[in-house]
This record gives sequence, C-alpha cells and structure tokens, in this order.
Amino acid sequence: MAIDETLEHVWADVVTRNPGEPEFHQAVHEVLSSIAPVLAKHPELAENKTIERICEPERQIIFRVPWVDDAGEIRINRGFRVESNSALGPYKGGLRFHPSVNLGIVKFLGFEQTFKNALTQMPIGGGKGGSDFDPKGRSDSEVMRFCQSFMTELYRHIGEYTDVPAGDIGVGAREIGYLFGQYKRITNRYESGVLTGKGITWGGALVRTEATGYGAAYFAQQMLRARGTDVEGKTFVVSGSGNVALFAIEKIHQLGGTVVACSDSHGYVTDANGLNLDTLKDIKLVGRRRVSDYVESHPGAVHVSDGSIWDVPCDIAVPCATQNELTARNAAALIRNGVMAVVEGANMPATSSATSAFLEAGVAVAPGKAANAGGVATSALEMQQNASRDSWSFEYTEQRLEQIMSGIHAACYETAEEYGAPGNYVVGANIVGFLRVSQAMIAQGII
Ligand code: NDP
Ligand code: 2IT
Repeated sequence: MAIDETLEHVWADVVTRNPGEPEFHQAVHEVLSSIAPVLAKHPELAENKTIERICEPERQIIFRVPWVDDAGEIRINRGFRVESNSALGPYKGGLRFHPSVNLGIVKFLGFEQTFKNALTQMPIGGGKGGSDFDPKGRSDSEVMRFCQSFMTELYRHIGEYTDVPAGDIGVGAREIGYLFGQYKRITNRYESGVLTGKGITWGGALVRTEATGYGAAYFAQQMLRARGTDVEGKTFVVSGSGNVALFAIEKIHQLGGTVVACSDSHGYVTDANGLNLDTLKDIKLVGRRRVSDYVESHPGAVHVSDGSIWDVPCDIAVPCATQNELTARNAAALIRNGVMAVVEGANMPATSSATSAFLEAGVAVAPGKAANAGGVATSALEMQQNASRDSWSFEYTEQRLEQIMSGIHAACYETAEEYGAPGNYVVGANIVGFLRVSQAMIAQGII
C-alpha cells in the first residue's frame, strides 16, 4: 500500500515529529495510503488540513504511578492518556496495562480509535491510555493499589463529558471496579458515565463484556454473506484467549462455525472437534491460568509452545491478541492453507506486509477499526443507559450491537466500491472514518 504523492509531506512530517514510534507510524501510513481518492473528491478536506490535524493528538498526558507491592517495596510505573480527537464526542477508548505499553503504542491506539468510533456512528471521540504495569502474577490488592494510584492522577483529566476510559489488554472488570471506586472517592461524585465496562449491578451494561468478540463474529458473518457464503460449517482460528477472543469463539460457535485453535503468550492449543468454551472460560476467566491447561481435560487436544497458531489450517483467521501478531510469513502460511477471510478482533494485529499479501491474494480483510468496533459501540450504549439512568435487556442490547455491526459493514463495503476499491474493507473503513471526523472538524472551525 503506497502513499499518494500529494500526501507524502504529511507522512514525512509524522515520521520526523514522532521519532521512535513505529506502531504510530504504521497506523498513520495505512490511513494515508487509503485517503487520496476522498481528498480528490472533497478538496475542502485538504484545504482544512484535517488529516494533518488528526495526526496530532489534541492532548498527551504522561504521569508517574507510584505504588507499594505486597512485600512493602515501592514500585514506579508510567501512566498515559492520549486524547486524540474530540470532533464527534468526548474522548473515548480503553486503558491497556501491559509491560510493552509506551507513548507510541498509546498514540497508535488513540489514532485508530478515532476512526473506529466514527464508524460506529455513536457520539464518541477517540482516545487511549494505559501503563507499562504488568498485572500478571500480582495479587488483587497490588492491582487495587496500582489502580488507585493511576486514578489519583487520571481523575483530573476525565469525566462524562470530557474523556471516558474503558478496558483493553490487562484491564477488565476487576480493574474498572478499582478505578471507578477511586474516581468516586476523590471526586465525591457517583458519575456512572466516566468509565465503561462497569459491573452490571453498579452502572454497567449487559453485553459490554461480550460485545467486541460478538461484534467481530457478526462482522465475519456479514463479510461471508457478501461473498455468497456463511459462518455455518466454516473452520476458524482465533488467536488470544482474553476478553475479545473468548466471546468471538462463543458467537462463532453460536453461528455454526467451529473454532479449532486459540492461544496466549505461551503457545496455542488445537482441538479438531472445536474448542470447549466452558473449559477455556474456567481456565482464563476464573483461574487466570494458561491455555496449556486445556489439554488436561481434553486429551484429544494438542498444546504447542514453540510454533505459530497461523500454521493451523482454517477458512477464517481471527487475530484477537495484540498488534503485529500476524506477519507476512504467517500470512503466506494462511494463504497456502486456503484462508478466505481475516477478521481483526485486535487492534492492528497484521503487519502492513501481511495485509498487502492478503489483499493481493484476494483474501477479504476486515480491519480492526471496523471488525472490533462492537466493544466501543456497546460502551457508547452503556453511556446512553447511564445518562438516562436506565438499563436495557441482554436481547435488546445485542440487537442494537448487531445492527451497528451491519451498519459498519455496509458503510465500509459501499464506500470501498464508490471509491474504486471493491471488496477492500481497509480502504472503505479508512475513508468512512476519515470523512465523518473531518466533516465535524471543519464545522467546528480551526481547533
Ligand atoms: P485481554 O487482556 O483480555 O487478552 C489479551 C490476550 O492476548 C491474552 O490471551 C494475551 O495472552 C494475549 N496477548 C496480549 N499481548 C500479547 C503479546 N504481546 N504477545 C502475545 N500474546 C499477547 O485483552 P483483550 O481481549 O481485551 O484485547 C485483545 C485485543 O483486542 C487488543 O488488541 C485490544 O486492543 C483489542 N480490543 C479490545 C477491546 C475490548 O473491548 N476489550 C475492544 C476492541 C479491541 P496472555 O494472557 O498470555 O498475556
Ligand atoms: O480498542 C477498543 O475499542 C477498546 N479497547 C474498547 C474501548 C471502549 O471505550 O470501550
């Protein structure tokens, strides 16, 4: 994917002004490679320098997070919140706690989030945050003390009308609980709309936990139907075994597909008959253990600790772990094995060369900003319920999620066609997101 010469100066500027941030460069490169046709059709976008402005986050916050571990030792982590764009609503996006977190990663995630949130058509801007804190192996009280320290700085930057964080890698219901408790304690406000992903009994929304994975499965269904086929009878490989992966597996099975492999950072497990989700949930959600334990109760399954999950043959690949987990070499293996579609549950899970290889081979690619948008869309539904002090049923909320995913699919599909790239969801998603954000920015002046 190449950048049109009219946008080369934007690219050069981004690289110069953001040294040492390869993931941010990669995310920007993909969008710049897609939007030349829309700039040609709408010259006001270039005149108003909307892409230049979107590439510069509105605000970037970096802070110290000191805490005390169970042994009494003082620990120091770094906290981030990048408030990328507020054209369409308050900054909205998750918090990631993982040792790999740095400013460039948070900026790429906030940049992606801006387009993703626009695709949902909900009133939310884009942002992302997190810390290089590693929750693995930490006790609940250590995680609580860390979250309390993190929120002691973050609270002054967020709010129902300002910035609304949620979960991401390493941040689930437990962490959101501790973060919300500390926000309430400092501000003396029960401000439900300040965080999403809350517990169901205290302001959370049904379906939010399942939403990202379910949404990705719905997107896969739409894509396959657009190609004249369906999920029924297809074989899937889903990487990861966290929040997104587990509920993608659940919905794929409900839709009649079979997921034969999933993974964590220590390897992958294959089960030719289809993975047993109860076992996986027990291992990952209840026990916070490793997928290698799966084989203990399923003797027909195999755990592989030193290979790639993408060598497992499948019809549809659903990467749900982390950025750049699927390389050109992995793409070649999948293509050789006859993959027909890639549905990105994670954010930017395929390297640029992997994505290009898929597109050249005629494999449909659903980019993360479209396929995993169900999570943040349902966060926006949680905000809607909080604002009206209401709570909706599981069935109604899931119906809304399904409608939103169909809307995103249709917008990407039709826009790709309109701009001369039929079937290219990467181009479709980037153009739709860019147009919606740009038009709102132009209406709001030079800000
Ligand atoms: P979780 O923390 O629940 O799970 C992450 C999973 O990915 C785990 O299985 C983890 O393995 C694996 N993983 C994470 N980092 C790495 C790594 N560096 N190398 C290998 N494996 C890794 O996170 P989520 O499921 O919430 O997030 C997964 C992806 O989906 C991320 O890209 C996130 O940004 C994206 N996403 C999440 C949304 C949400 O609502 N939660 C919404 C939209 C996108 P292990 O446990 O061994 O670390
Ligand atoms: O990447 C994502 O969209 C998320 N981690 C969810 C963000 C949210 O605010 O629900």
